[in-house]
Amino acid sequence: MGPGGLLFAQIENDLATATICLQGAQVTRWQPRSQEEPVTFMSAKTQYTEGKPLRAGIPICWPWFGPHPTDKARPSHGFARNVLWEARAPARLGSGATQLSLLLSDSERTLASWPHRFILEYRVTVGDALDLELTTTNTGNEPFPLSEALHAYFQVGDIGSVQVLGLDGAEFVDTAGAGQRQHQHGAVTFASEVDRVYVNTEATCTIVDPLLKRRIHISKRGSHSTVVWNPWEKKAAALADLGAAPATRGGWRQFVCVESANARDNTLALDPGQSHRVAVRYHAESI
Ligand code: TA6
Repeated sequence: MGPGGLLFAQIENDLATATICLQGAQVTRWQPRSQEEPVTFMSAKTQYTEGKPLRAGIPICWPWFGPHPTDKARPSHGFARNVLWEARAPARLGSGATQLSLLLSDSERTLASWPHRFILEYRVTVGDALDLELTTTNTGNEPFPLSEALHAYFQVGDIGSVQVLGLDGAEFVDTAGAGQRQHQHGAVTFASEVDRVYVNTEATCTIVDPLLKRRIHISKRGSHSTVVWNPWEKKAAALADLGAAPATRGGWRQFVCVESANARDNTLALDPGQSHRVAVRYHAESI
């Protein structure tokens, strides 16, 4: 039992340490032994509240990304990040990594906000790399639409000095603006709010962080969109669990979200009996 009465799994092995909140199956912290700082970010103002995701690590957006397409009263980014998942016993792999599987399936509560039967399996492998596999299976009798994201918050030295590589030439929807479509030229850099859904890209992205002297590589399969987000000062101030303070550890200048998603043009349709898997690997390299 942890803060706010939430349940957490702590993983420690020779390669890394990690914390996973069973509410939302949210990896809230991952630090390979090779790194002096966690690779994931946690807001200094994170709120530990039942039914609310933590502003930390990797919340899972599922079965819709962003606002619900027709009903704004339903939770932003779906419900998977707000409910308790079932954890299986962890397994130690030959590599020295630890694997934890978590499960979520339809219940009265999920059927009330989304009328579809499903099984969602999440395999978290904690080692020098962090491997995440999210598999959705449609166990009902009708197809359903699916949009999703592993909404990863990465800790950086200062948002103004980082670059995100790997999206050169990709088309994006500018959600921070009026939703116009543009193409990326070169690296993504940050001097004001950035909120972009890059579509039709499976490319590996790299966060280059000269202050923390590392590169974080994000490679993926089964994800055709990449979302890049930093709220900048005004939007951060409007989020009670983030705030406007720029310079403190755990403030808005210390993270960038690079999210492995299927959203917008890449929304999926799953037939009865069909499964879909998103698999990502995060790896930090010192420079
Ligand atoms: O992925 C970017 C985004 O969709 C932004 O628009 C921003 O609102 C963010 O996610 C955080 O959403 P949340 O509901 O967790 O506050």
